[in-house]
Amino acid sequence: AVTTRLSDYQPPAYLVDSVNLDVDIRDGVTTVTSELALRRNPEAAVSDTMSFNGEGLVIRSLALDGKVLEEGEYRYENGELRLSGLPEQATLISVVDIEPEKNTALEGLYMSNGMYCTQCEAQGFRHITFFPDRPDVLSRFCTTVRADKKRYPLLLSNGNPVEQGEEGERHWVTWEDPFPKPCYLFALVAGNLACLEDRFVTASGREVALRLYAEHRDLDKLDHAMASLKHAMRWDEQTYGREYDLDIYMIVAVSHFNMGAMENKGLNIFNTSCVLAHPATTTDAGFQRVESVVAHEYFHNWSGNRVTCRDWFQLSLKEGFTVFRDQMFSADMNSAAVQRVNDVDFLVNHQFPEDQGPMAHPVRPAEYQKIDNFYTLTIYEKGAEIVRMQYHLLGAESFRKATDLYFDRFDGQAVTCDDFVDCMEEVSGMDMGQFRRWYSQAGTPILSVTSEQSGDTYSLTFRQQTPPTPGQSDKQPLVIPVRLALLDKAGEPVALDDTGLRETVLILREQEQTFQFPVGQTVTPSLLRGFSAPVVLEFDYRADQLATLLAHDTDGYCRWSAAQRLYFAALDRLVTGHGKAEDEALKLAPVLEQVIERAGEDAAQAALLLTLPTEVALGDRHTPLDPSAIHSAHQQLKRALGRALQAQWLSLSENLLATELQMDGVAMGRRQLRNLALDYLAAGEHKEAARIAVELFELPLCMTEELGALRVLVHHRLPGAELALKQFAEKWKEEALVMDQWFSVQASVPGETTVESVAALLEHPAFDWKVPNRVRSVLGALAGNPSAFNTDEGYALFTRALATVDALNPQIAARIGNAAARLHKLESGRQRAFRTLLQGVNDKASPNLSEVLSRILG
Ligand code: B3K
Ligand code: ZN
Repeated sequence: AVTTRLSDYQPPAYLVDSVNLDVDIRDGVTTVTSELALRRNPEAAVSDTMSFNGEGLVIRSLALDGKVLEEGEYRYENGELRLSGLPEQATLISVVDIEPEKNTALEGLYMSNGMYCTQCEAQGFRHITFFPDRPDVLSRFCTTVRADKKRYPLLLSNGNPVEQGEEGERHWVTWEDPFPKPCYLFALVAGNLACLEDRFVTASGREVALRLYAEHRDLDKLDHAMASLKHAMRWDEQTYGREYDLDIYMIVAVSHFNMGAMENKGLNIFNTSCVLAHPATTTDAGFQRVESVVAHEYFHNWSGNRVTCRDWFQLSLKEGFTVFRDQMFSADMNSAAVQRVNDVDFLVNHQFPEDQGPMAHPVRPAEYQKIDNFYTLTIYEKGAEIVRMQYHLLGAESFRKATDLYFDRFDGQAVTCDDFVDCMEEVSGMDMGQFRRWYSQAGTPILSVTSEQSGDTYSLTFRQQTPPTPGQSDKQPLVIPVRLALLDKAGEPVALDDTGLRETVLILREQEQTFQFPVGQTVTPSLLRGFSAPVVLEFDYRADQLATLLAHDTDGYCRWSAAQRLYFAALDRLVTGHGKAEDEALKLAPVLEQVIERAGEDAAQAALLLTLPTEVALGDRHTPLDPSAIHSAHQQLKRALGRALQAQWLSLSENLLATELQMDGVAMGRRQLRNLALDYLAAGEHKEAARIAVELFELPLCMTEELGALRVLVHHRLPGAELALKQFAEKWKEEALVMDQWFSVQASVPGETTVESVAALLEHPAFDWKVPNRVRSVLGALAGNPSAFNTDEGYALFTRALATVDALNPQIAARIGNAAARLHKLESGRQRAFRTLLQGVNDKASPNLSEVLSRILG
């Protein structure tokens, strides 16, 4: 395996000022002709040698400045074409053949449901033609696409269409993109698609055509994406002063896609799951995801495209920043408090484990083998938290000045994370030196806090420490902003100084720091409000303090975190055999009753507060990990809570029923809470649960209700579950995204026997190893279902499936392979069995999968 290192970065010897591409699509073989205008890079050491990336290209001809190159005048091996003796400027013309029909890795040019499309980030363009496939080479693209007229009436690429023509049965369209871009932003589509068209007038009065494309049968599922796009365009003008810059903005929905979506200049390509939405087929969570991904890709037009990354180590420069932008957008469109808790929940339950396990890496990694493996939660979500801290350190106004400076100064350039922080530093006058460690230091910092009351002084002592991560044993103290308040017995914030300040932000810089407050009474600290830094906060809260926070704190995160602490404490006692589920439920009941009583204020927030931590999260607190013990503790507490509060669950299940469909945040929150209540009711084995679920399943107003009911029936093995599964599959067999949910519901049933159903699902006629969404719906769900996954049968099935996927699509295999990352935590019997199987897969794995498995196997 080849390791690429940040410290080895060298600018390219030659730049490519313009690219003329001609893509001639024919059944079986596509011929790509490219004309590159090369110019020696004034910023690089003088050299007359240049290498171009190219993977699996069959050379028809190569010509330099009009002269055909004979074999021997160039070298093409190991994915590299090397040319020597180049003049100051030159034109390279290459003609190559590729086979998109055989491309199951879904990078470069490939086919999805009869259409041709591309995915070039990070390194897909080299599968299309010879090119310096690196983000710091920015070129003007002019692209001609040719194909059969009848079967591919639509021919798209980046920018604006400038010419078109016909040749018998075939036709062609030429597209010009006026903005220089790295080749990872190149895109092309040839297909027969339906279009939803609208328009947007920018702040400065320019009209932009908005075109969303999907298969004809999905035309009725594009309205939500269109509305989201227009909201995002307006928001970016108002919040960041950023306008759209081309005359056309296109989004194409494709069924075969490795990730969520791709921000190609002017021509986004989306996984159908992130753009199609209709209340009958899409859950509320699905609607919210579409809104945020459409916005995310749109925001990349500035944070990523106009200003791009110098090299892939800087990936978080565009991803962390853009995730922060999409999170703030969603907060503005919906309930900000709920949005923040959802984002923190995701970070804490998914990115933290990554940062604490064998895959831990800095937000700006120092090295990688396969860059595709570094599109991680650390780059995206932790990266977003690092930008968020800068936003709060500077304040909204200065932050905006800093981003204005960033966009203006670096427009049209490929830059680094340091360039971004430099702008923050310059505008604010703050010294961000120590802060930059967040980019280079991996691992989740642990912040232990102790308190002391002495006379009229309350003091808090903070100790920070980051545990070692692979390859990085010594950790330095970080800058940690801690927003806090101190609550009195009634839950009111007390004055923290003689000015009457009731909330403050402490900026920690040292390993240990103590702060004193002139507070004479007993208080409950409300710490890390808004989740002001991505750290694990340890504080030995008493149960009554947690109850105070949960009942009175005005900060959504602190309330949620208090609930989580209460649940974890109860669950931990059950796992270690120190408690009884009924007693724990009785202790929790009064606090939860209060939450339920206040549910009318914000049903979505109540649902979040009433949701138990997952089995995975509980397991991470116990070493060695015994997934069956975790599972049993979890089931016990859920059942006991189901019983202790059954009157409440019953009334929520029945009284939150709506009579007509609404898709606003309030209605969505009510549905979320009702589905949860029904789930608890069933967990408590209430006799009405099955009836309510079946009624809801048979007459749903929308997919959230239908799927929620199905999930309760299936997960609690209620009478009617089998029939419901059958009816659901019959009803939705033509809707791939709905069928993904059908697969996923079954693969996520907690308990060992689920492995058998998963084995059957993999044999189901509708299962398709070549569709990432379908593979994820089964294997992803199994991976998040520890009691089924961590069995001999589970390991055997998982590793066999991993090898099958790897042979078709290494990127997806590597992603799924991450599910093995808890290997080293397992109790020894399971660990031994799983290790042997993983080793077997690793021996034959692709470089992508092997990088992941080798790190996990250690
Ligand atoms: N930038 C794309 C990433 C696609 C990379 C695939 N290996 C998605 C996004 O973050 O917007
Ligand atoms: Zn992105």
